[in-house]
Amino acid sequence: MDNKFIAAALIAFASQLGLPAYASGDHAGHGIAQGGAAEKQMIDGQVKKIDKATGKITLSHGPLTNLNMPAMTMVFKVSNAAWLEQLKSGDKIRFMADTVNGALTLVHFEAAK
Ligand SMILES: [Cu+2]
Repeated sequence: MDNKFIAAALIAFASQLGLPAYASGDHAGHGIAQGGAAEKQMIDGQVKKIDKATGKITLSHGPLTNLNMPAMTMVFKVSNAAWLEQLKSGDKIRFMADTVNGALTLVHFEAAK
């Protein structure tokens, strides 16, 4: 009698554990998909200066929501040094920036029209 009661209690306990875990897992998957879309948002910027010697670019940029940064003019590193050959002062671009090895880095850009 005691054993049957314990078994029933364990089954009830296990099923209660299972339902919230399943529901929160489903919710987490939703959040990842939304976060990924937000990170792909392109920011408006304009090239102010190219420094090929140090591999850096100065951009005036709109607000960077992923880095919690307001609009400003600042220096970025670049993921690919060849980009410095493709850009020149005055170019308008749309870009993505992220922190790479602790340094704010231009990780993607395209020409703005
Ligand atoms: Cu900035």
